[in-house]
Amino acid sequence: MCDFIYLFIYLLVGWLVGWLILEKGSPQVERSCRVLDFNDPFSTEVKPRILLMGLRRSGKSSIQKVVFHKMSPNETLFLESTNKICREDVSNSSFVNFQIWDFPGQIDFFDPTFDYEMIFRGTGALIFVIDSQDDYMEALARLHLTVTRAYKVNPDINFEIFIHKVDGLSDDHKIETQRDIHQRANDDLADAGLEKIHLSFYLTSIYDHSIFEAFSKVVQKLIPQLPTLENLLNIFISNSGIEKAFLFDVVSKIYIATDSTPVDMQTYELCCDMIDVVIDISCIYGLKDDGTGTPYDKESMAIIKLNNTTVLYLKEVTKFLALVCFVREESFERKGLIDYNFHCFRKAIQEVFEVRMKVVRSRKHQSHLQKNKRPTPNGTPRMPL
Ligand SMILES: Nc1nc2c(ncn2[C@@H]2O[C@H](COP(=O)(O)OP(=O)(O)OP(=O)(O)O)[C@@H](O)[C@H]2O)c(=O)[nH]1
Ligand SMILES: [Mg+2]
Repeated sequence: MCDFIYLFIYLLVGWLVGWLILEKGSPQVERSCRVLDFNDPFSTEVKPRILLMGLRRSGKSSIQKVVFHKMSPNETLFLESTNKICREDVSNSSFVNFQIWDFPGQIDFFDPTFDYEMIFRGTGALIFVIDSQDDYMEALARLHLTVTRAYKVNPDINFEIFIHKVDGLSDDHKIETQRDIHQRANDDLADAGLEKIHLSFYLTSIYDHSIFEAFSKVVQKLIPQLPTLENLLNIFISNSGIEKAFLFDVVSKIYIATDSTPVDMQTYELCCDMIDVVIDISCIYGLKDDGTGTPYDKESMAIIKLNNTTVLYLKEVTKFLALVCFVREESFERKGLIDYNFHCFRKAIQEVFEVRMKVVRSRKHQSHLQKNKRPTPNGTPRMPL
């Protein structure tokens, strides 16, 4: 009997810890997955839109779930095929602010009843996912059709091609597949006289950090303040003796900016792991007994000394952003200087935020005025003009 009670308590504690990590593992963000309604006023809002397109089972929904919902890659095996466009708002910081539209693979979006012009008009990036473990000829034909139609409606779209599921390929095979897809996709565009369309290629998998890195690059292109952020990071690291610094969105582990030294995958992976450790530990041991409190706040910081004379240093920048730096041990001795420079860096970031917020507010105000000026269906104005 006693054994049963222990077993029950053990299972209950296990379940509670698991629930804490999954449910509270990240700061609260305004995210919701909604099925698209074209009459929804938000569908035409100014937030840049990222479309996830590609053939069925190519991995679109898995990417979205792993990057933005902390779903474990193995769980994606049980995802059902998407049958309606699913829209999600990602609004966790003033910089990372967009919508992701996950398309069903089998959709015929060139169906005359389907308003693809409206969709492409407000799109910032179109991610086309190609399953590299499958025969990709059909995917390439579909890619060509999608890109050419989208370009005609909106030449400013960034076309991002994810050569996905590369975890199943050997290193040589990966490079060969990328070369082949790159060549064929660009040849098709050249044949159609559209060589001016630029396609960016990424090798991705949900089973490692490559998907986060690729998404980071896609999102960065949509942040108009990127050069300013890069500049601030450059000034910060050069005056503090820091090797490398990333500005991370803590929830998604997308890095929204880094200094201009090259990024290597291992460094990026270490930073992601560090964020996971900080958030997980603080979720398990940092919240109050009744589960209230936040796992990430102004006090959040962490220092990890590595065995290669490097120090990893994490500090909170805003509610949703963290700075993660790589510092040599000897430079870290001047931690006071680093902290002072960090203080200046954080202040500068806040100023950039404020300018952005002012722009967003005035845009909202303008679009509100325009909406009110538009006549109602019977021709009468909505507001006295
Ligand atoms: N090996 C591997 N499998 C993956 C990867 N990403 C997704 N998958 C698997 O691919 C299958 C299809 O994934 P989905 O995300 O449902 O594909 P989808 O593109 O949304 O499919 P539709 O909704 O039907 O258009 C699932 O079994 C995933 O586990 C990856 O990076 N590597
Ligand atoms: Mg899907």
